[in-house]
Amino acid sequence: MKNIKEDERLSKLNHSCAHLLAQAVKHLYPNALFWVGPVIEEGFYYDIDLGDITITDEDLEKIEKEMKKISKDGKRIYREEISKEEALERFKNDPYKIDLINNFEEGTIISCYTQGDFTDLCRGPHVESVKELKYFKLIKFSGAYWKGDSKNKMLQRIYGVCYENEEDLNEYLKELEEAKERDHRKIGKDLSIFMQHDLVGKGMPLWLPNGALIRKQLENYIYEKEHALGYQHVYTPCVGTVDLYKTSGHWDHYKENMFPMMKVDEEEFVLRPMNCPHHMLVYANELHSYRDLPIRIGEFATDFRYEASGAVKGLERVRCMCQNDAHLFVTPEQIGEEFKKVVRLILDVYKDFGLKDYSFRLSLRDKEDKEKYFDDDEMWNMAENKLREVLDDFGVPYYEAVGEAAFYGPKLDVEVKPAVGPEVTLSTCQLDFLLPRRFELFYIDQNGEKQIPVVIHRAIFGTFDRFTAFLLEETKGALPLWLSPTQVDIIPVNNEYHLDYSKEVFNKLESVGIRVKLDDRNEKLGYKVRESIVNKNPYTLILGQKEVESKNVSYRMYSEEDTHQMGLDEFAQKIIDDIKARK
Ligand code: TSB
Ligand code: ZN
Repeated sequence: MKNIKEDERLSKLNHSCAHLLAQAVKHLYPNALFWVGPVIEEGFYYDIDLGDITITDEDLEKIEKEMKKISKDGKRIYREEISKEEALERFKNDPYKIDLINNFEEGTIISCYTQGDFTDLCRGPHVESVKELKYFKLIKFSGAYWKGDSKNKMLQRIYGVCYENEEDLNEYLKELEEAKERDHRKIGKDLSIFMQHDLVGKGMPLWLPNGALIRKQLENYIYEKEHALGYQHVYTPCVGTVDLYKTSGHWDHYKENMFPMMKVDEEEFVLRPMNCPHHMLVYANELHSYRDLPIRIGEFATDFRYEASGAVKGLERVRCMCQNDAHLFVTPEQIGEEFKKVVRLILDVYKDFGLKDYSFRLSLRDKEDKEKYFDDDEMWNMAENKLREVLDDFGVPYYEAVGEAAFYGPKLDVEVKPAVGPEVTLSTCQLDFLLPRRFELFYIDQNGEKQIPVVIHRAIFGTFDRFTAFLLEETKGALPLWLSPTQVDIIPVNNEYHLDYSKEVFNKLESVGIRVKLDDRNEKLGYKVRESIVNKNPYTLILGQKEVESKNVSYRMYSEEDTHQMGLDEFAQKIIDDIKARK
C-alpha cells in the first residue's frame, strides 16, 4: 500500500478530501463541529462532534453521496490569511477551533480555506478546486476521544482515502479487502481460535480449544529450542508486591502501563507487567561463581499491562499476555557472544516459520524523557554503545529509534507489519545494567571478589498472543501441519457404506497421535469437502468404495486440487514424519 503521507500530491488530495468530508457532514448535520482532520499513511480522517448522533454504515454512504455532489458542483478552493484576532472572532461560535487558535502564538498569520459554503482553518496546501477530488472512498468510522484523552468527550472519527485515478483507488480497495481477509481477528473467529467477552474484559482474549492446541505446539517448540541452548525454565506467580516493583524501578518508571494496586490482608499486590523482578530473585536464591555464568532463566509467563482501550487489538495487543520470556545473567565479557546467540535463535525461529518480512530496530532512550528513563548517562551510553557494537559486529542491518528503549536499557526489537495497522514488535533482546544493581545481584569472580552480572532480557516469540496473531496473518490461517488444530479430516463418501472403514482409519490415525476428525454428518460430500477446505485443514481424506476395498486412503492437501492414493499405514507414517520434522 502506498504511504499517502510521503507523497506530496496524494497528501494534498487527501487533505483536501478531509475538508470535502467536513463540508458534506455540515450539509447533512448542521450542528456538527469539527476538531482536526489530518492526513495519515492510509488516507485521512476527521474527528467530528455530532452531539448525540452516532455514525452508522448508512450515514457513511449518505455522506459519501453528498461529497460526490459537492465535488461535481466544482467550486474553487480559496486560501485566505487572517490574524489570530480575526480568526478568534470568525470562529467564536466553535469551541474546537477556538481551542486550536488559542494554541497559536500571538502574531501568527492563520490560513483558512473556503470552498462554497464551507470554511475551515488549515495550514494547507490544498488542490485548486473540489472538482479534482473524484476518486475517494469513506472507509470506516470509530469513536475517538477529544485530544486522545479518555476523560474528554468521545468524537466520531471518519476515515477515508482519495486517489488520483480510478485504478489506484480500486487497487487500494482491493488490497484493503485482502488485508481484511488476512486480519487475524477475522481468521481467529472463523477458525474458532479465540473469543472475547465483555464479562471477561477488554483486551482479555479467551483461547478456544483450537487456539490452545496451536499455543501448546508453540510452547513445546520453543521449549525444546531453549532447553537445548541451556535455558532453565521456572514457574513464578503473576503477581508481586508493590515493594518488588519499587525495587526494580517499575513502580516509578512503568506505572502507567500497570494495573492498579490491590490489597490483600497487609500485603499490597500488583498484577505483574513483566517477569524480570521475579527472575532476579530466582537468580539471587543461590550463590553463583563466574563459572556458572551465563545462567538463563526462562518462563512462559503471564503478564498484565494497561493498554489504552483504543489500542487493544485481537491477540496482537492484549492486556493479559503470555511472554516467551527469559533473563540471561552474564559476565560483562559474555555480553557479545550471548547476545549473538539470541539473535541467531531469533533468525533460526523465523526461518522455521518462513517469516521473511521483518526489520531490526535498535531502540534507544530519549535523553530528554527523565520520567521514563533512569537518569544515569554513563550507564546508558555504555549499554547503547555495547549493543551497537554487537550489532555491527554481527552484521544484521538495523535502524535506530530514539525513545523506544525499555526504562532499564536499550533493545534490539524485531518489527513486523500486521495485515491492518502500524508495525509492532515481535521479538526483543534487551541489555540491562540497571536491574542487577537494584537487586544487588552478584557472582564471585576468579579472584574471589563480588561482581555485578549484566542481564539480557529476551523474548523470541515476544508473546504467544502476538506471535499467534502474526502467524495467522502470514499463513492466512492455513497453518503448517504440525500447528494445525485438525491435521487430518476424514469424510466418508457415503455414510451408509463407508462409515465403518472411515472409523477404522480414524482410530488408526488417532492411536498414533495425529489430530484427526471424522465428519459423519448426513451432509452432501461436496458440502463437507468445501467446509474442510474453508477450515484450512491440511489433509482431507475422502473415503469411498475404492478405498474400502483396497484399504487405501485418498487424500487431498490444502491448496492442492489433486487427490492422491496411499496405503493407510504408509499415510500414517508420512503424517507422523512430517509432524515430527515440523515441515
Ligand atoms: C523480554 N522484560 C522484557 C522481557 O524480559 C519485556 O517485558 N519486554 S517487552 O516489554 O518488550 O515485552 C516483550 C514482548 O511482549 C514484546 O517484544 C512484544 O512482542 C510483546 N508485547 C508487549 N506488549 C504486548 C501486548 N500488549 N500484547 C501482546 N504482546 C505484547
Ligand atoms: Zn525482562
